[in-house]
Amino acid sequence: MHLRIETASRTSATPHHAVCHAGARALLLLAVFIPAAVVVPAAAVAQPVLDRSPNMAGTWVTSPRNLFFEISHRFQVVGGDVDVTDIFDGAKIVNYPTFLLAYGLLENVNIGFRYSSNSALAGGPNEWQPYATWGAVRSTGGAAPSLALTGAWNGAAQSVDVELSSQIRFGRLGLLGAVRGFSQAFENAADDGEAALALAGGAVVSITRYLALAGDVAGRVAGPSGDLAWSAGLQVGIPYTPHTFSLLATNVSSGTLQGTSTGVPGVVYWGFEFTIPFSGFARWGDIFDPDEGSSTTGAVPPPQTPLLAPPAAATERRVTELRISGLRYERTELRVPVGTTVRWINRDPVAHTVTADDGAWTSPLIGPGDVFEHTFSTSGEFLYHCTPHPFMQARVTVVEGRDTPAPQTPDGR
Ligand SMILES: [Cu+2]
Repeated sequence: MHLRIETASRTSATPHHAVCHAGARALLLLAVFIPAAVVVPAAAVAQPVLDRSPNMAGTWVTSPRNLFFEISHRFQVVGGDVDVTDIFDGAKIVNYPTFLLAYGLLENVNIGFRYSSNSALAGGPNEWQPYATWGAVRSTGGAAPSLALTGAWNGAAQSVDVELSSQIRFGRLGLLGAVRGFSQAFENAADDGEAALALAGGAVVSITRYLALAGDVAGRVAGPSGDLAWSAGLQVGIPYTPHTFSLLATNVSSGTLQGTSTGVPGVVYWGFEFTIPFSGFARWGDIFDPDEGSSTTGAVPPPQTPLLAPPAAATERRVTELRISGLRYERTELRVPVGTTVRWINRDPVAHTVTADDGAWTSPLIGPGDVFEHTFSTSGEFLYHCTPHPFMQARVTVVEGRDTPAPQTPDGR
């Protein structure tokens, strides 16, 4: 872990500051509006950390009934003229913990709160920010960017805060943009809180499935002025777990909408973030979710159903089998005729789900060796993912007609 103090006199802080102000506001505008204006294929379901930058939440929302936890620790070495080496010699490290707890209340709707301790902005020690996020437009893998709307209350600022965020992916490059409004912005101590508007833009470059570089910049464009906020991070997906991790540097100690919109002058915090999805309460048995384990919706077979038993209309049934192994769906692109039943067989030592991105249907947790079936009775494109491992994504394209060509009828298509 790199730790160092940044004071106003440090040379390393000065150039960044200057560069930020010169071009960043223009970049910010671009980053906000490009995602909203451009339509490209291959946008994917966002994943914590790997698909976003340290100070931007993106448009991702956790699945219904999932609990999602993020913790970020940001450190600052304080003292007089101290450097990182002084941590062994009397300099003090101050930690600025922040965390987020979110719950999937409805499909595409999360409620939760963010907490930031030792907030440099609040004046007081803590910021609490209860919020709700609506994933208004989810990425569909071939259409428009995703959009999310967040409404929040910042208890320290006594402010109603809103954010409209968008996100899009061009292959390895992901772009994030956000517009934020605050009814009472934290200000630089002098004046009373006034309304403010802020913009934020970020980018993520995927290096491998498990590694990405990300950064963002944010600043107020109306209302009380403040320093630009920035962050940079090495984003890491921990293989074979649903967890992600980030090593980050930023000039923001708070994780709230307001906190991430204003930089703390002359300070660089170094830290890390860790994300913990509680992937479906089914994992926890009857303690949290008595309904789980019995069929909760007509469309989803209960886990113990002998799915491989031949159905009554076996002769008419068309089944395509897909394995799940190595934390991948065997085929990420599958094309089948209408009426096909797709059967997923879990060959991994860990449980997965097959969950429609649009929330129309989902499997329960499919344990090792278990299977799940879903019949596609209408044509269209169906994106799905694994709830515990959101980077597991695939698509089924369902087309009219059968692939064993039937004799053409006059009105056949
Ligand atoms: Cu999985």
